Amino acid sequence: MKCLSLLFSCALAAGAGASLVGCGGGSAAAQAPAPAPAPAPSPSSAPTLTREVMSVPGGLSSPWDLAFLPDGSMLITEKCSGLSIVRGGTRTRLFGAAGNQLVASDFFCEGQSGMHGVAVDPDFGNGNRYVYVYMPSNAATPRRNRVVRLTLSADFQSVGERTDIVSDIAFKDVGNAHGGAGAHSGGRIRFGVAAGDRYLYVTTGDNHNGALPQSPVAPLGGKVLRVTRDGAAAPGNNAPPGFDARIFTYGHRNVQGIAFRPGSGQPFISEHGPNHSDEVTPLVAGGNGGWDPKDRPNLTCADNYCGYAGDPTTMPMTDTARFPNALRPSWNNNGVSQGTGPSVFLSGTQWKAWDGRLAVGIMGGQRLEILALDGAGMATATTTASAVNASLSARIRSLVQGPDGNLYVLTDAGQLWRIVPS
Ligand SMILES: [Ca+2]
Repeated sequence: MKCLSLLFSCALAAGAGASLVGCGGGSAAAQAPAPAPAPAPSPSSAPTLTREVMSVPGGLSSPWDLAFLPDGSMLITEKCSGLSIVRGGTRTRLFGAAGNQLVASDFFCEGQSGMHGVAVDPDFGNGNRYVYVYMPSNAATPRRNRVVRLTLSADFQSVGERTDIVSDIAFKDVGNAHGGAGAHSGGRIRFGVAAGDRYLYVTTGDNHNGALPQSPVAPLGGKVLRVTRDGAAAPGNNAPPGFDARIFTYGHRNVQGIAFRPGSGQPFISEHGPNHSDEVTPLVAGGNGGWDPKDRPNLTCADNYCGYAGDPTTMPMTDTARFPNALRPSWNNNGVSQGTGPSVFLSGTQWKAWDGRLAVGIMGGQRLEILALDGAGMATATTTASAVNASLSARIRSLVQGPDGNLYVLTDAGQLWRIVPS
C-alpha cells in the first residue's frame, strides 16, 4: 500500500507540473520518515490555473471546435479548411476544402460561417466510428447549414460514408442592413450525457431574420434541435403542436455554446445578445427562449429585423411580456453583449471550488468566466478565470474538458491551450 500511495503522490505532482525530484521511488525515498499528510484542499478554494500552449502540426487558422476520441486523439475544425485529426503527434486533414482527404465540393466559408461544431458519437468506441460536423452547404438554393455524419476509418486517417443527417438549418444567404452573409449561424453540436439522452443537440442562429426564432417550421434557425444519429426527431422533444418535431427549444438568437450539467445532465446554452444581454439559459424540452426580433406595432425595422432596435426593456433577449412562460436565463453578462460563445461544465475534484461550475468563453470580452449555479441553474456568483491567470485573456472560441480532466481551449487567434488546475 505504501508503494501505491507513493506512486499516486508522484503522479499527482507530475500532473500538476511540479518537479519530479524526490519522486524517483528509490530506496532512500522509501526509507525516509513518512511526511506529514498534506492538508486536504479546502473545497472553498479556487484552483491555480496553469496554461500550456499546445503545438498542432501545420498550425491552426480560425479554429472553431474540438472533440476527443476515446483513445485521446483530437478532432479539430477550422472555419475555412475543415476537419482535422491530431493523433500521435501527427495531423491529418480529413474533410472539407481542397487539401483534405475527403473534399466536400459544397462546403464553403463566408462571413461568420464555415466548419463549426464537431462531435463524436457515444458509440464510437463500440464500433460505429461516427463523427459529426456542422457546416454550410451550397448544394441547394438557398444555401443551408447542415449536420454531416462521417465514418472514421480504422486507421484514423480518412473519413467516408458522408451522410447529411440535417440539411435544412437556416443560413444567411444574402447580406442585409445588419451584417453580411453567413451571420448568426449557431453551430455547436454536442451529445447529451444523461442516461437515455444520448441524442445530438444542434444549436442554430437567427440569421438576422426577424421571423426565424419563433417560426415553428424549417428552415430551422434560432433553435436548439435534438436528433438521433440519423437526424430524426429525438423522443421527448416536446415541441409545441405544429412545430417541427426536431425542435427542442426555440426563441433563441445565436447559440454558440451548449453544455450538460453534471448530475442532472440538463443542457445549458450560451448565446450572443444584440447590443445588450448575452445569456446563459438552462433548457427544458419544448421551451421558448423568448427572443422575437420581428416587426411589431409601432416598431418597423430594416429588413424586418428589429434585433438591434431596442434595449433590454423594448427588445429583451427574454421577452416575458410577450411570452410569460419563457425560459429564464441563469445570467445575462451584466446586461452587456461581448460575444459570449462556448461553454462547458468543469467536473472533478481537481477543480476544487469550481467543480460543477460552468465555464463560459467570451470573445469580444476576451475572458473566461466561471459561473456558480444554484439548484435551479441560476447564477449565484461569477469568477473571472482570466483574472486568476491573465494569460487566459483571448477571444475564446471553443471549450472542452478532456479525458484527463483538464480544460482545452481554442482561440480565434489559432492557439490550442490546455488549462491544468492545481
Ligand atoms: Ca432568452
